[in-house]
Amino acid sequence: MTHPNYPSLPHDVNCPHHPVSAIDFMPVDRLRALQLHRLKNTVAYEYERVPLFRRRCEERGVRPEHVKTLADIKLLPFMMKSDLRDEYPLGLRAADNSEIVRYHCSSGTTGKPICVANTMDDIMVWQNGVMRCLAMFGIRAEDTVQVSYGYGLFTGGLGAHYGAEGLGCTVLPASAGNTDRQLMLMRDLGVTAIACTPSYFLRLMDEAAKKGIDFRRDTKLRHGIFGAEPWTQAMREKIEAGTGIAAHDIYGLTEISGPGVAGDCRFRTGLHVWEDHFYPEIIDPDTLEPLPDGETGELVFTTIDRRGMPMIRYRTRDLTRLRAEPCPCGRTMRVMERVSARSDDMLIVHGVNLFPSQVETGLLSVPEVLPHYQIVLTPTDTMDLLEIRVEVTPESFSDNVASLENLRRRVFAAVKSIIGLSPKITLVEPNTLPRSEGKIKRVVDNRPKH
Ligand code: DLL
Repeated sequence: MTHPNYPSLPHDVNCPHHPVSAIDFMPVDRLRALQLHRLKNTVAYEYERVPLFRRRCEERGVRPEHVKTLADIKLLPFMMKSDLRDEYPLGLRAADNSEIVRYHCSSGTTGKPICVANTMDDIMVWQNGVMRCLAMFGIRAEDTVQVSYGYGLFTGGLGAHYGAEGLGCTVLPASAGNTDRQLMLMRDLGVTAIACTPSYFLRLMDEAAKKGIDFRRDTKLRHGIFGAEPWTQAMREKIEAGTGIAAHDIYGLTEISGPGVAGDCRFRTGLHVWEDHFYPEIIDPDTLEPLPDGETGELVFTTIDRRGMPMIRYRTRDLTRLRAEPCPCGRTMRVMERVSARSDDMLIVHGVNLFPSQVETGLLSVPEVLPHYQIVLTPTDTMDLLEIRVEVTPESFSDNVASLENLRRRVFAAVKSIIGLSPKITLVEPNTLPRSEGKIKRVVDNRPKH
């Protein structure tokens, strides 16, 4: 069963005839030939223009002509965020300044930001990725798209904007924040699709509820273009059940372009990677060896047709796997499982690995729980305390101590069965935990840093 908000004509849904989407369905052998051709060009270009890359290749005794097959990519050195930081601001820039048309930066949590330089062709490659995602989501020129990702150095706003405009949609460049105005414009302008982080959409849902706005009754909204942060299937179900929209997953990162590197189709088997631009690999993060399709590891991308600042074997830190099986939609572009975790987000609590997404899945399996939670780690004399604070529906946040205690026990059991740890569960009133306008921070780690 696919979501009813996809277009109803089969050829339109599965759109190999849609001009933007035709390439999604190209025969695999042609795709591999195209990738190899582009990879060779990019490696030669990077070798000639970026001293760090050339030096690392020389250290390994690798020259561009050694790349004869796609599998030979494993001969090449990796790039990491720390390289972009060390070479700040533009040490990895490959194109001349006259060709660069735009910078984007991402700040990360510590230290200097990273800067990425784009040529006009790079912007077009990026736009193409977003357009193909939106077309795959069932968004068409008739749609009005409210872009509520932040505009500016962050790639979300401008990325979604160019993609939607490229498809011929009407774009409302709302940017993030000012929730009241967002809801007002959404209604008054008949917005049919919104692009924002899933956590910001939750905030819009809260505000709408406070104002008595029912998305089904009072708006024309049918699609959510959600990404920039991990979110779970359970979260998707909450959003879809609460609003009637189809909640689509869009993935990307600044270093590789921005949103639109991958997105999910109506079968929701994972996210199709636009491999004609962004060549994916999965590696074992410890041995750095490539892993076959189907195995989980760290996602690595090579931009095979970007020129401003190509990334070769860029380690994303995102953990996922590439599906070995073809997707029933017919697209030949490989599918990656939704990114539910970054290796950087992994918490080690009492010697056990813990990902916030596991907590989210456990919490949201309890119907009285709202999708607003926080994970707090506090050192104590004996052991670190793992506390999970979660909002519950107004109806269940009663004065009746026995029923609250019963709910608390059920939440505890649901989370424990997934994470294998015994957290302290604190139920809080609706609207008490922090909300976000962009990427939400759900973990408060008060333990000393080593
Ligand atoms: O977040 C680009 C983007 C904007 C993607 C809007 C989608 C929508 P960065 O700020 O560089 O770029 O952060 C990239 O965010 O490595 C993932 O860890 C995470 N991320 C992005 N999209 C998803 C997603 C943008 N759909 C980092 N699911 C990535 C899970 C995501 N994580």
